[in-house]
This record gives sequence, structure tokens and C-alpha cells, in this order.
Amino acid sequence: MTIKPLIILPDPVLRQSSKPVERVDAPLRKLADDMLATMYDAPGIGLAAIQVGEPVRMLVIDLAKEDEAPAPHVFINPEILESADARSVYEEGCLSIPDYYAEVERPAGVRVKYLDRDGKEQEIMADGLMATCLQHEIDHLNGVLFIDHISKLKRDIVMRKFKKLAKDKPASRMVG
Ligand code: GNR
Ligand code: NI
Repeated sequence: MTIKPLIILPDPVLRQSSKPVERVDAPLRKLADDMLATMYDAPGIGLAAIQVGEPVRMLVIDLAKEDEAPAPHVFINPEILESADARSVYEEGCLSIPDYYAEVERPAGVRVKYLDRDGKEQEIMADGLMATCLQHEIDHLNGVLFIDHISKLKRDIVMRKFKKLAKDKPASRMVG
């Protein structure tokens, strides 16, 4: 398994819409494993393929706590079939927007159809953190970031900060 570099704001790659997966094959499963390794290394609880530069509709999630056994989940071509009327608010972060956190309000529950890593159709009724995380990741597949759900004033401040960081320090490996 390979830890891949994360794409960071304001890289325009994050605004791309990802393409549906056509076949669930060995290279795709290898990408899922690399995404899980990258997510665990970060560490994070979710990751969309576009965050490692692959514009395909696949995401991984593991909500297990540190003292629990790992619980990796792979979602391919996920589609939200239904959203609850009730809303919930979570403090969200994003591995592509390091060290920035903000409260986001989203539907408290979602019903999601997807393919698992064997290419088998599955459906999940999610609530709590799983519902929030699935929505955050599915947003990534559509080029949407959690800062798109906060006030324009806050978003502008974040964008300015990350544009300045990218300008002063184009890529960490190039410093020095
Ligand atoms: O690690 C992550 N934590 C998180 C916390 C609250 C809501 C969503 C997330 S997802 C995030 C990892 C990430 O950027 N996924 O795209
Ligand atoms: Ni994210």
C-alpha cells in the first residue's frame, strides 16, 4: 500500500467533478487500499479519490476510534437516494484544507446506494457522523468542499489564507 500526496486548497483539481467508475477491478481496489493507507496516515476519517488526484467516484471511510479495530468502508459510485428532513451540525475538517474547522449543517440522515469493493450493489441508511462524512465525501466527488457550506465571509478568509500559503510555499518538497 502506498501513501499518496494529498491535494491541498486552492488546487483547482479539488473543483473537478469525478467520473463514474466503469469496472471494479484490481487497479481500482489498489487505489482504494492506497486511499485507506493515506487516510490512516493523515489521520482522517474519510477520503475521496480526488484528494489524491484521481477523478473517479470512489471514497473511503473509517469511523472506528483509536482503541477499536479498524473498520474500513469503500463506496464506489455512491448516490444519495434520500435525505432526512432533520438537520444536524458537526464541526467539520478536511484533509485538503489542513488545520481549519467549522460547523456545517447537513441532513441528519441519508440513504445511499453504492458498489462495494467486490462491485456488488449495496445500500446504507446512515445517521450521525457516518451521514455527515458520506455527504462531505460525496460533495468532493462533485467538486464541492465543506467551506462551500459556510458563510462567504469565512470562506473568503480561508481562501485568502490558503492562496497565500501556496504562493509563499508552492509545495513543501520544493522548499530549501
Ligand atoms: O478527517 C476528516 N474528518 C471529518 C470530520 C467531520 C466531518 C467530515 C470529515 S472528513 C475529513 C477527511 C476528509 O477531508 N475527507 O474528505
Ligand atoms: Ni474532505
